[in-house]
Amino acid sequence: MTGVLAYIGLGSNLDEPLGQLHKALDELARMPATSLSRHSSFYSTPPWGPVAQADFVNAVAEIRTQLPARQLLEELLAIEHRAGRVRGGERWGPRIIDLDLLVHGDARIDEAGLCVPHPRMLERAFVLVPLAELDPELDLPGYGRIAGHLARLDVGTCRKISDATDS
Ligand code: PH2
Ligand code: MG
Ligand code: MG
Repeated sequence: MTGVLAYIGLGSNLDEPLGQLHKALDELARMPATSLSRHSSFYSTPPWGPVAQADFVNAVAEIRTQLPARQLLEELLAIEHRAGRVRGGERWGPRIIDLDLLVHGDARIDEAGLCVPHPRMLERAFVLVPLAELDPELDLPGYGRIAGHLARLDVGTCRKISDATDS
């Protein structure tokens, strides 16, 4: 399949997070004009941000897609919605499933509701650790090598709970 490589961040800390991530991966594999290449290990991660809440399970999926970034984002929102996520909850608060478009080929996009590469991922070990597991040499368009960003983070907070698999 032609198209671009894209990376999707997955996170959940409600309603059996591990099961939520597996379900979301199944849905990613079924998206139109897209194939799921592989995913990282699953990590248990302490909640980031000001809200006291349960630990998250986080992972990153690598897909190959012909969908433009905006359309891919719409597909991700639809998967979140089908999983029962209701928008408008507390910012940084608990969620049943969160699917973030991290990287879309070499695109750099800064539009309403769509920033790629995802600007906040550079400060978050729970995103960069699984992403670097998939591609330690990754060049984040506009931000440089992932390794330099990872070196500034406390990666010890991410505890691996399952191994990566090829899909
Ligand atoms: N998502 C948030 C807020 N805090 N913390 C962790 N560890 N993992 C997340 O996915 C996460 C978070 C809101 O998007
Ligand atoms: Mg998020
Ligand atoms: Mg999100």
